[in-house]
Amino acid sequence: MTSSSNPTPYDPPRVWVWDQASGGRFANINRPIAGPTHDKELPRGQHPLQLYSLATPNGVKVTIMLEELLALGHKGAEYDAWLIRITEGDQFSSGFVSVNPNSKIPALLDCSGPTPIRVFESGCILLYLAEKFGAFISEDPVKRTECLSWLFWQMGSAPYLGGGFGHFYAYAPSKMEYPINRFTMEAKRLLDVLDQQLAQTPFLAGDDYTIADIACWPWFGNLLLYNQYSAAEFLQVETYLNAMRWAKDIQSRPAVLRGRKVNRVVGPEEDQLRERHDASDFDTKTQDKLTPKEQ
Ligand SMILES: N[C@@H](CCC(=O)N[C@@H](CS)C(=O)NCC(=O)O)C(=O)O
Repeated sequence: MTSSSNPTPYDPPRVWVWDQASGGRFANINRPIAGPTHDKELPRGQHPLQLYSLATPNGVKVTIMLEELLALGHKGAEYDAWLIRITEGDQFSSGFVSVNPNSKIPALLDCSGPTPIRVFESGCILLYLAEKFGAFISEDPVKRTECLSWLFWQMGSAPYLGGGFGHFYAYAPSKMEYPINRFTMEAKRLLDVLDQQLAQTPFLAGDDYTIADIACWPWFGNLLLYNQYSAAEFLQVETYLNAMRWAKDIQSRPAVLRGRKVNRVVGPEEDQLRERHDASDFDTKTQDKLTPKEQ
């Protein structure tokens, strides 16, 4: 390890005090306290499901799931998708915090019954929708458990991939060897776990496409196919042949193409459906392609 691994040595005080920005791309929204910063109600549309989100990998999991459910003919999965601009602090409104006290997208409100049900954490939202509609998870206990194992694997892994690797490789104010090495090791190990599993089965939990794939694809698909964090070469993503085959197969699903456009605010205008209130909202957007571009 070279001296560049620790360019600004830090001697932590006895008690940490919040007196400076943490630095990096999301410094302006980071804070050490929970709860709302301002009073504002969330908008509410006509459909049973109200989604408050943004097309990050965690957000896209849910819009893909909803579009897949609609493609299967589940009319109860009709939804309004409202845009939450996390860089502008929308996740700290009183309305959003009442649906997700953790102030992170995605958050879902199921208004189909007498009392709205709030659901937060993307993995929980996927499981909630899978159980509600009886889709994308098997009822067989063995297959169901394998699916849940991979779903929870994704939820546990994403912070290493995004908060660890992505943060230090792409967003931190300076490149530091120690954390980049630490999290690159883990990102590549996770890619290898995925690749070795997909050498044995077409989808993560076996022969069927499930919420495990829907959870994993936006994270690993972005890394493998769209040069997420501009890291494709650094991570040598093309060496993960089975994972690449899986990523490409899922990428071509029409519901995936639609889901990726919802609440999207980057890339070409025709790929951005900033809010979604009706299936026809996609008509003005190109249906058959999505420009390969990182989120
Ligand atoms: N474990 C959560 C993570 C959600 C999450 O990290 N959301 C990010 C965007 S991908 C967010 O809302 N960040 C805003 C913030 O940290 O203030 C989930 O899977 O739902």
